[in-house]
Amino acid sequence: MRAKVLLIMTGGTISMVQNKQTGALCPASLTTFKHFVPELSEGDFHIEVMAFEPMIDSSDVRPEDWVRIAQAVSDHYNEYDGFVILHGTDTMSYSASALSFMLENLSKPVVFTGSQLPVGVLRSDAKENLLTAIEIAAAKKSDGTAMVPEVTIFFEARLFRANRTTKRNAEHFSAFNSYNYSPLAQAGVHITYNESQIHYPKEEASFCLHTQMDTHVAVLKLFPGIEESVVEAILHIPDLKAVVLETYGAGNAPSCEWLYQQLKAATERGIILVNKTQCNTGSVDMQLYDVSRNLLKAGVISGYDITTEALLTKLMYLLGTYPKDKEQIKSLLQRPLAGELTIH
Ligand code: ASN
Repeated sequence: MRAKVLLIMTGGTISMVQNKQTGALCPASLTTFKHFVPELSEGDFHIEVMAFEPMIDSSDVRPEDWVRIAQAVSDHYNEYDGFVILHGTDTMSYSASALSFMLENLSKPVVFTGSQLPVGVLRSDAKENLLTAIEIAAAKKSDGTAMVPEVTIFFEARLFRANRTTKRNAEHFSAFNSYNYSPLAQAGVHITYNESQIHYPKEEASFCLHTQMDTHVAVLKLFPGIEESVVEAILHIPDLKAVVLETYGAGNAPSCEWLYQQLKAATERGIILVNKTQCNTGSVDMQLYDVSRNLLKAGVISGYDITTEALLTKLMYLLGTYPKDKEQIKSLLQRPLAGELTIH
């Protein structure tokens, strides 16, 4: 029997055409897209298509859109072997990270992909990304279970765990990287799966959809010369619940007294502060240098080797799901929920 895959199109360059007047790329219609990809109706798989109306540039994506995608996967969960989400590259890592928390105990593949050039352009990377993503969404192990039952991003020959990715390049076809976790698969002549890196769910755990996302979060990026007034303004944003504190190196921050006092006062007001290094590779270790021990004393918790995209969306998910339980949120931040961090 042919595997069944649901293709959910949200937009992005992959589905865009050039506006003849302005020269700028803008979303096309589903009919135009299908015209460029006849393989959708004649391949080895049974593919059904569902499209956002209108399709959007991913810079316009909001948490409501994550809920629409997650709800669509959940509504059709039992009808399909796998799901492919076409999405713009600009915010794909945020959306796919969010979905990795919203879709708990997945036993089917949810593969995000897109392209750097529109599907109608001769040198486009669109078809290769799309058709390989469909093959991965349909792939089974010999026992009939899904080969990659995770939320992933497939882009230019590599399959990544979604919540480990960052968009790293606005020019090259290889737009994404996963700095702290090896690819789950490599596509060449054959698709080679790295099974030891793939997470397989426990049999008894059943699929569960979460749709409450709380956006009262902020990112505070440290830099040499940052003024106290900047830190103070961010930490006093009305209704703020959690902050991603982007620090240096292994999670270090200036040792000045005012910073310590501002951070300590914020945690005492109940704001959750999580330490995320500005480095792409490596992990936060607040025991390593004297300058970071102040952060520990101020009540800042470690984000380990998580990406900013995964940390922000994990915070939104936890604040939305456990609105009354700060201690539970803090404890869940300290462990992987969907393989998004490693504690050494
Ligand atoms: N601006 C586009 C988007 O994110 C970029 C792309 O898809 N390559 O929707």
